[in-house]
Amino acid sequence: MIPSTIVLATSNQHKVDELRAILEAHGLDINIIPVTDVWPEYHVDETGSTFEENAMLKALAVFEHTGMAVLADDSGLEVKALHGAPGVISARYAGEHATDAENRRKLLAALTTTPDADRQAQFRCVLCYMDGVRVLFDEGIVHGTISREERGAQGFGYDPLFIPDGHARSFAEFDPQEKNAMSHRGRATASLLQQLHALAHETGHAYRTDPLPTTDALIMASVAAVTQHVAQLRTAISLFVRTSDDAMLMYEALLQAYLFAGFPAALDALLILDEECTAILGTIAWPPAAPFDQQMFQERGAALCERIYEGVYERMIQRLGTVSPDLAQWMIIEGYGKTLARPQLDTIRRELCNVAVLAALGRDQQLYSHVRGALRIGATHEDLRACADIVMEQCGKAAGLRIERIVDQLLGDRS
Ligand code: ITT
Repeated sequence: MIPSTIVLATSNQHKVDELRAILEAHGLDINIIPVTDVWPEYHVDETGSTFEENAMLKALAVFEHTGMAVLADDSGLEVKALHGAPGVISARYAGEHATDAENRRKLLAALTTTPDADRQAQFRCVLCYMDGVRVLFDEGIVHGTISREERGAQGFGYDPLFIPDGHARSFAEFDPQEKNAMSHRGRATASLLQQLHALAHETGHAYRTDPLPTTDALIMASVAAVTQHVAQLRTAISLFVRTSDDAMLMYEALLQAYLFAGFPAALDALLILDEECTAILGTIAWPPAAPFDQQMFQERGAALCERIYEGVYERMIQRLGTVSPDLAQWMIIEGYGKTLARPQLDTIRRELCNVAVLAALGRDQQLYSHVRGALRIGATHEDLRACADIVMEQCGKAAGLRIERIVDQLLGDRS
């Protein structure tokens, strides 16, 4: 199911008109809201160096402001003889506040000596869709050449100079429907809609239009950290920092990612947390590292591990000890004592993050123990099903089903 309302994160009225017409041509009855209707002062500094980054910056800003499903478009013209320029700065090619006409004049001037055979170009459009759980990107490209003079009065931007391959007319000489059917924007939208339909079909889940609850954001960020999905990670972190008054909880959720995906993954995630906290809250200083107190880590690690593994705890440690005494000790001291038993993030939410991460990484055996462990320490079936939903939406149906199957199995065992 596609959401019934989508906010378009653009201040360019031509894009609004085109995207609205394209979505309508797909037979979709969507309430399209230009962002300026709900946020008149909308402005995003396009500081990214790629279309993807800028599309995400726009989508994120609008999602955070409105909490609604958002579609952002970053697009531009890439000219081969100019090594891809104007590219991401297409709108600002002739200066920060340049008009379309000034940009076209500059382009023609840059290509004065370029022979007809070398005037190939492409329009590229990257769309970013965001609804609080899902962050999707898609791209559309249309190839053509740059004419020697402007032709036609339709469209906008570089349309009067762009002759799509296989045609003798410029985009500005096309009817809007004709342009939309073959344009970079039309192609990117068709492809993104396919993704949305496929995911909706796969998961059977409706799309969120409400802001993420903080527990969901912790789970989503943990999964994104270990799967190194930067866009999802930034979204979850940013939403969490804006909606929760305790950024330390996110710090602890991300810190433990090193246990599952190594130090670089945890470090990358914490760097993003740092950036978001600095941008949203101003400077942020984490408390100094706790002194390495081996005895305390040993005691609290063993206590937590015993709660998670209950009856199999002794056997597991013994078995691990015969395979590798070092590893057995690290598991209790490093894993549980030093990392997983840190006091800020409560055990239930921490365990839900672990469950989600293990499902996302396909660690089936550990997952089983941790789903059972989560139930033992007080997580409910509903908590675990909600956790499965998030994993499903982020990593696909199979990953989320891993959790659901174990929950069903454990429920069956009890009844
Ligand atoms: P928003 O960022 O608010 O969406 P913008 O116009 O600044 O509006 P971009 O940063 O994505 O958007 O720049 C897109 C520029 O690329 C646009 O201003 C045109 O110059 C050019 N462009 C993109 N799509 C085009 C199209 O279909 N026809 C002609 N020019 C196009």
